[in-house]
Amino acid sequence: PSRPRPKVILIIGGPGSGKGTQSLKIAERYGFEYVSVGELLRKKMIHNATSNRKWSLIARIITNGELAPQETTITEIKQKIMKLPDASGIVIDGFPRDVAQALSFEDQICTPDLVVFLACSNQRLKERLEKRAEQQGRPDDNPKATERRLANFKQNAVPLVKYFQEKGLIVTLDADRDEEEVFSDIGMMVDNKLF
Ligand code: UP5
Ligand code: MG
Repeated sequence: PSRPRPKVILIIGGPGSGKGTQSLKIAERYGFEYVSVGELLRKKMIHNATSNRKWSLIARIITNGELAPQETTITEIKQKIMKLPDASGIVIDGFPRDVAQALSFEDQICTPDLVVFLACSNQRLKERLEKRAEQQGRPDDNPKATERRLANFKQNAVPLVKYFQEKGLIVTLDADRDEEEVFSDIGMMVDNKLF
């Protein structure tokens, strides 16, 4: 008999809302694979920006805090997922960013089993990103790109959340709280909806 397809969880939320942090915790607890879409794009851009025109353009887009072209993003996700044929579940961090991407994902890949929205105040988002910028130095953790990331998120979040709400797929969590409190809620949701 063919294997059931992996359960797919999408984690969305503003820049600094804790998508990466919580996604890794979910992956660890449930033995799921972890896919960070931002990380996929950043790796590919660093690798190809000097030799490839398309990727040098995308590198500029991402470094400015804007969104990479949708088709490129979906292609990267598809390629990554194809390398995980034995996964029982896949946690996708930071995708989709808008309704068009959500539609395209469903069309080309699958309907997710659960979408988790990490709702975080603007104040908290900024604090966390500033702190991380001092520690890490991601190419888009500069003040100008951070503003653009926050603005893009604000512009797209409401319709995106509404879209998944209408399908009954989304849970919204208060992500201003500390890591463990947020994860405790996520664990309950995942146990409830996926098992
Ligand atoms: N932290 C986390 N949780 C905390 C908590 N509860 N309390 C206190 N501190 C907490 O967390 C951020 C920081 O806060 C960390 O220092 C953490 O320890 C602390 P993190 O888990 O990293 O938050 P995250 O939401 O993952 O923040 P990130 O900056 O990664 O979000 P972005 O949405 O900006 O980044 P992403 O990598 O998803 O995307 C980057 C770029 O890629 C986009 O801007 C875009 O250019 C491109 N992109 C696309 O074009 N299309 C896509 O589909 C995806 C990405
Ligand atoms: Mg992240």
